[in-house]
Amino acid sequence: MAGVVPEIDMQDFPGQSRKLVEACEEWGCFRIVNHKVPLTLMSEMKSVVRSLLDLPMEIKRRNADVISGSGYVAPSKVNPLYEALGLYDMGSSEAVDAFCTQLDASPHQRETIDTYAQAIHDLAMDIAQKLAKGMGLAGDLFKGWPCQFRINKYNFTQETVGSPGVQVHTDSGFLTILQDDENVGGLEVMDKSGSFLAVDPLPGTLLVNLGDIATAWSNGRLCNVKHRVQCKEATVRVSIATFLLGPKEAVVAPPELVDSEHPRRFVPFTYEEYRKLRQSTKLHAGEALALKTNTTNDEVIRWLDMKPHASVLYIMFHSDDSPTMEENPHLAYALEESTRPVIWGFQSGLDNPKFPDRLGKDTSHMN
Ligand SMILES: O=C(O)CCC(=O)C(=O)O
Repeated sequence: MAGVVPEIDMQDFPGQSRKLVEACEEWGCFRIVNHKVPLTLMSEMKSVVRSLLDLPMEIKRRNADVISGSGYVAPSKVNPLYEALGLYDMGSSEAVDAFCTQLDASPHQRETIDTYAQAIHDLAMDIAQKLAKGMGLAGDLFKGWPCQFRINKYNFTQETVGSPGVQVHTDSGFLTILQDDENVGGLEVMDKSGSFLAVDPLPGTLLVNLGDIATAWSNGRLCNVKHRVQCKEATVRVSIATFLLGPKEAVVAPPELVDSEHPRRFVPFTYEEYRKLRQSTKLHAGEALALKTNTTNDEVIRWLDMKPHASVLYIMFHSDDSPTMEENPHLAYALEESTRPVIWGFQSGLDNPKFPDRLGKDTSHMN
């Protein structure tokens, strides 16, 4: 059955090149069919993952962070039904080895993880290269970009049907390959109109999501898809995500994607710095990109000149009278209700601006 998101046939290139670029611009999400990852490897990996996630808590806790949030994630107040094990830099055999040792993996489990890590890592690089080529870019653009690997378990029960498994978010990196649960649905992606659409399982295929780094790297051309997981039925759901994160040095859009009609939209920043920004601001659905945009004084003045007289709200707080965490949502709600354009000034030097969670869509940031 055809799904709601575009389907890309990996054996039909360059035939599918345009469709791939359009899927990334319009949706930031697509299913791939006819990929080269063997179905037996996918199903073997799924059973390895299930047994690792069933390990006692004290063993799972050995899976320590390498970069913040890359290791074991226990059920939390925000996502009480969700837990995950993770591995940073799956392209490195030493990192894969350390992950397996932490979890007392058997020789067979190690071999499966190793083979899967290699196959999915190669696939992530291949998809990224095909996308870049489709956008008219040449060269080995993603070489050395680290990959993170995360295996997710959702402890769904009858009582939790209808509750969120994972809250709305975008992925922070460039692209994610997701082996979603082949039997249990629940994943939903947001389309351009802001509606969530269910992405039903399609066994044997893989799902690809683009993240925030794809938007920054492409100078705003590629869409970072918002998605979430909802509990639909009372059964455990398992998925395997591989994130191609970003360059080790600063993310800078290739010159081919910048011209007078498409001026540089983002200031250079590293993936690591951006990951920390998302964590410190708790902006997990792409809004943190607004804090990295490259709007100049002149652009703000030009934008202001285009607005009708007295139509723009201007807000500026002193550092010692910023809204509290409780006041913030009320302020954001009132601003949204006003439907007026807003300029919000922050005192320079504050590294964690009090930016209401509700705002962020269609937002630009000026240094
Ligand atoms: O479990 C899923 O299908 C989605 C997982 C996800 O959104 C993530 O790992 O970022």
